[in-house]
Amino acid sequence: AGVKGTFSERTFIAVKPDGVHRGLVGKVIQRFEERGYKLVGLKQVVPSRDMTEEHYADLKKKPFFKGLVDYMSQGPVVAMVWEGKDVIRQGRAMIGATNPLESAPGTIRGQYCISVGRNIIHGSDSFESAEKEIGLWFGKAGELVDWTQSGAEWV
Ligand code: FUP
Repeated sequence: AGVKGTFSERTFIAVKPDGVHRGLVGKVIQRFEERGYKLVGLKQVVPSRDMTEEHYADLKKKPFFKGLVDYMSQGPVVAMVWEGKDVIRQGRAMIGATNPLESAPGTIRGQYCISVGRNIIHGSDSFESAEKEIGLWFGKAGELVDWTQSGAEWV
């Protein structure tokens, strides 16, 4: 996930199936772009159940796990990697609380959803999760693009 605490820090962000169906992909991308972050990975996928279970492995024992896997693996999911200073923590703040009813107005969840089981977006919650999730979703060589944003010195 890049180098923690530097301009190369990276996070994994995914628009979940409800967000894709509701046409919110552009809104999500726009918020990260306008904030000044750099998009280094982007693809649309229908994740397998195995893949989804691996992504949410920490939640395996939760009562909502099966429903969560059903929901995510129906797809499509728009998977992204965003890069920039403090992007992991800032991305979480931009997304808002897990339960959209607790998400501040103006956050992504606080603006676009009301149900914890349909909260439209995922973002890595730590450097370790970002490393794991980027590897899981963008494991193949060449899927991430290193590029220089012109004007980055102004952001
Ligand atoms: P977050 O990191 O904010 O996505 O939150 P978690 O990793 O704790 O939860 C992952 C997903 O599980 C949430 F996005 C939605 C789902 N979930 C529920 O459906 N019910 C719950 O009570 C908690 C989480």
